[in-house]
Amino acid sequence: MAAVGTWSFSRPAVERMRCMLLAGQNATDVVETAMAEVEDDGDTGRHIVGRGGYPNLKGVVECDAAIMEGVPGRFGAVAALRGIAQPCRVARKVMEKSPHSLLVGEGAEAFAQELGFTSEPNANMLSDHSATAYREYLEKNKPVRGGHDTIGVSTSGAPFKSPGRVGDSPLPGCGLYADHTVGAAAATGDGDKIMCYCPSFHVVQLMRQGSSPNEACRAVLADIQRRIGGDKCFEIGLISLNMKGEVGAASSVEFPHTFWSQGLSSVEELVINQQK
Ligand code: SD4
Repeated sequence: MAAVGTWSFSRPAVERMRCMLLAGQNATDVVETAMAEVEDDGDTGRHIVGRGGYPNLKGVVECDAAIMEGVPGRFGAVAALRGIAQPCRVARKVMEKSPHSLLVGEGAEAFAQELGFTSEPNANMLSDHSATAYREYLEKNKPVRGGHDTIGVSTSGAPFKSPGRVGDSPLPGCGLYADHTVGAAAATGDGDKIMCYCPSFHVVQLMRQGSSPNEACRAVLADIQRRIGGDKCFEIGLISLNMKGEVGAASSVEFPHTFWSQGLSSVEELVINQQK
């Protein structure tokens, strides 16, 4: 048993997963519940996940989220979803109740409403922080500084993005990939670039061929860097775990991440340096 999360902000989610896994709960329930809590916790310092996430160029919060079960391949995702505070729960419903795998925009919102999710006005999705940041962006063209806090499978995406923009997070093989016989991987960072390299699928493939999670993440990042030139590499953090509960990560920027595996008494945080 193990759980991992991207960036320091993932700690409460990983802590929640640790408790639920130790209580014997099913992995999909564990991921969905832990994510829903951090998606819906409003203004607590996380600004790129769910409620309280930075809005798009028009001031509207649009979220991407996905969930995947490895064997047999089952996948569900939503993208550019408005007004729903727990997009990860909708992603799971797409996986379980829809004949499709990825629903976007109005269609995703209508699907959520049909299944009983409450669609909220945009004002409820903004936090004081994200509304102020948006105003400053409009008035002073001031971009958001200070890193990322997308958590693995859920994000409000790039701050002040074009309406309808979809990042890597809800795309299988890009923002996430899972195979119950091997392990799982997730990516964070500049999703517009990340999606060109399918890094999560690549990490899992390397683990299938015998690499440790750490070796696999480092090799995939090195491959991207080799292809585009290490000094030109965009922001990307990769995280993975295998069925033995081993965890690995690699990143083109300083990358704090949190993890727990059986045998550890608490959730730990590791900051890895930029890989060159
Ligand atoms: C995206 N990859 O939508 C996400 C953003 C991210 O921390 O990871 N932010 O591009």
